[in-house]
Amino acid sequence: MKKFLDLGLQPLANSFIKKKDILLKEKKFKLVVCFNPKNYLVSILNTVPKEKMFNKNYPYKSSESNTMKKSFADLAKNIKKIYKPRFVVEIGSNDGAFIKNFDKKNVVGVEPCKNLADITKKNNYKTYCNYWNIELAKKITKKRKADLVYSANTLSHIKNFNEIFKAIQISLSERGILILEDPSLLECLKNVAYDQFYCEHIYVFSTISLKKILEKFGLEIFNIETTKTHGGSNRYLIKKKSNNIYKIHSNVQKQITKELKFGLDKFSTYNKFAIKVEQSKKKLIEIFKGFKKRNLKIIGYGATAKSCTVLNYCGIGKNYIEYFYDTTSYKINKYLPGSKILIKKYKKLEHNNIDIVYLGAWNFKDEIFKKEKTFIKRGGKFITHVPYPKII
Ligand code: JHZ
Repeated sequence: MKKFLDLGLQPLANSFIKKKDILLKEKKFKLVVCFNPKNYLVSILNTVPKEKMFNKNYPYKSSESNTMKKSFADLAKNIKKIYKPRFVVEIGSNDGAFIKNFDKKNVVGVEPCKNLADITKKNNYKTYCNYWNIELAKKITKKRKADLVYSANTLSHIKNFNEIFKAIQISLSERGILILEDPSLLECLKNVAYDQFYCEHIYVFSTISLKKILEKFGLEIFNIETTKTHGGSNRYLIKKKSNNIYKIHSNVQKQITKELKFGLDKFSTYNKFAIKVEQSKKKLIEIFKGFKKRNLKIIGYGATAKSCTVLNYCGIGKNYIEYFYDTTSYKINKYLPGSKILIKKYKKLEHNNIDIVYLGAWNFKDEIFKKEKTFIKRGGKFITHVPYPKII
């Protein structure tokens, strides 16, 4: 493991603070990112016990964004058409944004965060409030094996993937496929999106690293789709090696070639990235300072887990950003971890009382710009740090 990026001391990215706890000392951990030259895996060095992050109060809901709801609905439609799965298991089913596109009789969700599992249970979707493991996989697929195991933005959160992939192997039917969707390391590096690194993102995968991991479990990638979600993700379609129904698509080699051309197998690439991150920090602070000098009112939009990394790494706090808007009820009237900026209930932006908006949810720029047309028309501006700090 070779270290290449030090993002400083960080609080837990989704541990939003209640007003009564604002003076309490927050737990912090060292956010250092490493590269493993043997399997090309990029991971954070110090991990936090999963129970501290994924418990009965998990704030993030996939259904908060129309982009995500549409992405899940489109994918479900395509899968049904092409693979006709008779039984579907989702690992990390969150608030049901994906499983709700399937017949209740033929889908099971697994979600360790109780507040989220309760939502899908209430909607009559069979949900196990558990961390995914071999025992659970055996229980769920005892009577019928899964033709599809799906997991989006979850695998990157699980430290021990030996257990995970063994459990998936056990669950899949002979024709069964596994679809994994996670932020793409290539896009993360290209966009200098260093905020993809925080406590929950133990790994940011590349195809070349995932391929090596899967080999150990008799699994292989047979197709890859690139999606725009979460700032650029890869959707990996995976099968058992013994399954000869699906041929390996040329997209797989194409993606590997792109990654090798960019140098994702070389440590020097990561060192160059770290230099760009430092430059990005300097430039972002400069932009905020410039607006502050002019006494302009800046707020944040989307109190994301990603924002936690940026604000704490750059030392941007209440001195620059008055408050954040967010649509997630759990986050409202709480404070962002570390920076302790207040989160207010979202209201349509108005240019007469807000000058500049920092895009915490830069990955939903298109959705947000559509919503805030009037603000933009009247001269309202946004700050983003992706792919480099600028005013838009
Ligand atoms: P968003 C979370 O990261 C955590 P975050 C997690 N670890 C992960 O991997 C990804 O999700 C998938 C709000 N919003 O999706 C809603 C508005 O207020 O970028 C959310 O709080 N108005 C599981 O937190 C936040 O922004 C809007 O119009 O970095 C978006 O969070 C829209 C579109 C969103 O994930």
